[in-house]
Amino acid sequence: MGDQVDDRQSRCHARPDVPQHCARPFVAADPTARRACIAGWWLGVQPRQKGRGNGPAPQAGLALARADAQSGRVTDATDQTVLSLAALGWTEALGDQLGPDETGLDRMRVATVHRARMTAMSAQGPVRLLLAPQANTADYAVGDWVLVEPETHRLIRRLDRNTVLQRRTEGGGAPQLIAANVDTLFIVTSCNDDLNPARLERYLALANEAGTTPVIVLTKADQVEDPQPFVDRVTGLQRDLQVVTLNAKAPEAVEVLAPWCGPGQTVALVGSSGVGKSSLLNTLADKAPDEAQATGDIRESDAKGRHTTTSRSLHAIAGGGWVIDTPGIRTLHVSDLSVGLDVLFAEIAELAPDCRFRDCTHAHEPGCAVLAAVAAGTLDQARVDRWRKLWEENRTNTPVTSGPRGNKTTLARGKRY
Ligand SMILES: Nc1nc2c(ncn2[C@@H]2O[C@H](COP(=O)(O)OP(=O)(O)OP(=O)(O)O)[C@@H](O)[C@H]2O)c(=O)[nH]1
Ligand SMILES: [Mg+2]
Ligand SMILES: [Zn+2]
Repeated sequence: MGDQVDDRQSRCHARPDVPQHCARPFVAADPTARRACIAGWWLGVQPRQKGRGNGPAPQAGLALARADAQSGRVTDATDQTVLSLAALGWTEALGDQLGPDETGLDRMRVATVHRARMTAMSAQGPVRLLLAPQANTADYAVGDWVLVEPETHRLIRRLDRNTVLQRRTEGGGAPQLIAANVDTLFIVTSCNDDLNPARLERYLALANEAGTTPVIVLTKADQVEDPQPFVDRVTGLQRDLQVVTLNAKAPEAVEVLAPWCGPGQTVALVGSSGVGKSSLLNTLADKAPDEAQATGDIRESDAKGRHTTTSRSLHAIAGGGWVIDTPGIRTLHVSDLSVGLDVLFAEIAELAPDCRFRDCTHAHEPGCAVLAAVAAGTLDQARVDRWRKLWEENRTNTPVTSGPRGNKTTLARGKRY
């Protein structure tokens, strides 16, 4: 034992059994930092060959033991923790959802969703899920927890979500799922002419409604002499709003965002095209050039991007935690909001109970506490105008169903999704 030298530190973390496999070292101290190696292997799982179809990923080369139902730890043949489920974001509340006959199933997080196929991140690395013929992939969001049959990778069922980000697109239909089980929403915008506070308010409403913590991330701070004027334009959009500035392409961005990242945490990047979401993801995930998310130039005339990213995907953050990249949204319409607007416009929501009429629109009604505050100079009229615009848009876009006594109600909202 004593004369055996552990040289794994200098070996590829994905194939520590193969000397000089590639240049990415083994990271024993921080299992969450593991990711596909330069050669494309993931903890013993062979990369898929280009052009050979997308069959289920081959079983891990190591004889992988099953997840221990109680601790959520996953071990490999040598009884080493490969990647704990807690590092993937697993929580006790999720464990409560498991039936007695489900403890033998693998727990994975949906990593990509396409029309006819889905991949998931397991404790042993990425796998392609086997879908039932009638499965509708639109019912799944990146970040979802799913139960999967260990040998076949057959998708058995999705667990209830802690949070879900969703939006209705033009033309109606069911809401489109953006991401699930997200702790923090990074609302990305740049220090340039494209910055639009009214647009950011829509993202804030989305984050509030989902129950995620919003953070405004101002990218391209390296392209302006002083980013402070841009910070000033967004700080007052919501009470206690956190705003950070960074260069999405510089390694220092990792430190700036560290308070919201870390083992078990999931963040998502949203915002217009060209603001630097994918650039930031590549920095957070410390992607090698051959595995990086594609990024694209913006037009010089109006600083708008060209919709480079076209699908949502989940990636491991180098220092622990998970980050979801999303395509740029052209127009974010608001709908299905209940608390989302009240959190965004808390100063208005707090005054509303003092209005004489319960359904006061704060436009012309006598005894309106909001109008009184505007007249007294303690509330900004522009905020009230923006609140009304979103409130009316939300009312128009949110389908109503009949309540038990035939009264109109908005869609029922439970704690679970
Ligand atoms: N100088 C500088 N350039 C940046 C920064 N962030 C992004 N860029 C550049 O801006 C362009 C757009 O970046 P992307 O990361 O592709 O933007 P995106 O938000 O992912 O865009 P979509 O995928 O189209 O939604 C690229 O040319 C990036 O190199 C930054 O902080 N500083
Ligand atoms: Mg992108
Ligand atoms: Zn009122």
